[in-house]
Amino acid sequence: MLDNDSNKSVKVKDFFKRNVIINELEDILNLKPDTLIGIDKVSSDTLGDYNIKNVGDLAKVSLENLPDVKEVPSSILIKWVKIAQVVVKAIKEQLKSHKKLLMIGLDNGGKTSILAVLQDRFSIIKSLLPTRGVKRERLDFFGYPIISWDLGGQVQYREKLYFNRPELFFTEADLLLYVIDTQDVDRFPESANYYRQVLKALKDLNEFPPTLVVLSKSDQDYRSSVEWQNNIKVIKNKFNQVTTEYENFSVSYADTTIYQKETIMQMFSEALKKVSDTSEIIENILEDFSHTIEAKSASLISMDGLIFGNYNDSDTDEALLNNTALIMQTLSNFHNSIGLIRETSMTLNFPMNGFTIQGEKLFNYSELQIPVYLWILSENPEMMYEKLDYFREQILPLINMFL
Ligand SMILES: Nc1nc2c(ncn2[C@@H]2O[C@H](COP(=O)(O)OP(=O)(O)OP(=O)(O)O)[C@@H](O)[C@H]2O)c(=O)[nH]1
Ligand SMILES: [Mg+2]
Repeated sequence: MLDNDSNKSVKVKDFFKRNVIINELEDILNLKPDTLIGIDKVSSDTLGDYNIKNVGDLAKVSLENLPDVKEVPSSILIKWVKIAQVVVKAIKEQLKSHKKLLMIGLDNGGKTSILAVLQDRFSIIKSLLPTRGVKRERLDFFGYPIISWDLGGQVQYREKLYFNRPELFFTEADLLLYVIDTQDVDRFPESANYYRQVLKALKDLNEFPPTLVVLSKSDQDYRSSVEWQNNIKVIKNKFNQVTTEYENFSVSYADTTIYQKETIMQMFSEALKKVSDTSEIIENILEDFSHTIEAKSASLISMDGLIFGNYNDSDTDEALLNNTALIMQTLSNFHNSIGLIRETSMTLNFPMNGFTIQGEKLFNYSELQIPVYLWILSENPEMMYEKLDYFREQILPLINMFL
């Protein structure tokens, strides 16, 4: 069996204050709102006056038609409602055991190679053969259960297999990664056509998975060429146009090269955020936290390179913080591999630039016990310490429910 997921419903309990006793999951819907972490008793009683008497009621509040609750700012109410919705969804869903990831694109595009890099199987890349038909694989995906469906892109499969029985391949996908080789200019039109066929098949099945176009083979030297920049423009034009032909789809892009694993980790982080129920709440909390502690930028990153979320004043700050953090973590992994104890706090000072980049370990997540660090870019990093415990308490359940 592929299913060995731990019971997500147990993790639901982390959303509640420690003194709250939960016996039956169904009871959760009837608990008062202030049993949830972050909701105080006074606000909870006020919500009661608006007929929001328990967690179930809170989850049903319409975000489009938000009631004007006295003394509770709407931005905060929205956050509470979203958390209640996540809790309720997790209970009701009784859990699909895994997420389905579709990897689609022309032959030779780099799909199988990307999956190999993700799993640190670098040495198999040079001997990869074209994928014959579909290769299904359970991935150890940052500790989350995911099954990849790698659809070999050779023309015989595209023409004779997938579109004859689309329901066998395209249904119930949680995420579509469409891979295009940015170096293979001659085949851009063919690739855009295939992309169109895939969207059409999905639409006919009434399936609309979040979609990310992966701009593969964006190797470091090639990326800095004018040719690459032109190619990207051409690709985005074409693919945006195809996407608008199909309602309910939206598309974003991420470039990767197998020669820099971090590009692949960042691409998957972007993709997973689209699938996650909690990523938006995580980013809201990061934003609040950054304002409170006057940080310019903050990111939440696992030791294996998954970026759960970030908040930043500018794109430059984001790139500076994320790239620095990923490299510091690589360094920490190296130190750990030679037997040093992993430090819970890492600091890089930039005295001439007047700021500090600092990482603090928050907790371990998943059965693999992977450390998660909060990284901030700040002029006054010490401001974070007073608020860190509260932040940790709010974030932990959301990370556990990320996928
Ligand atoms: N330069 C460069 N080459 C790459 C990159 N990724 C993959 N390749 C090469 O591209 C070729 C095809 O890679 P695959 O991963 O087998 O492509 P695929 O999309 O799985 O192809 P099919 O299985 O036929 O659909 C291999 O020779 C890889 O070494 C990359 O980022 N940069
Ligand atoms: Mg392949």
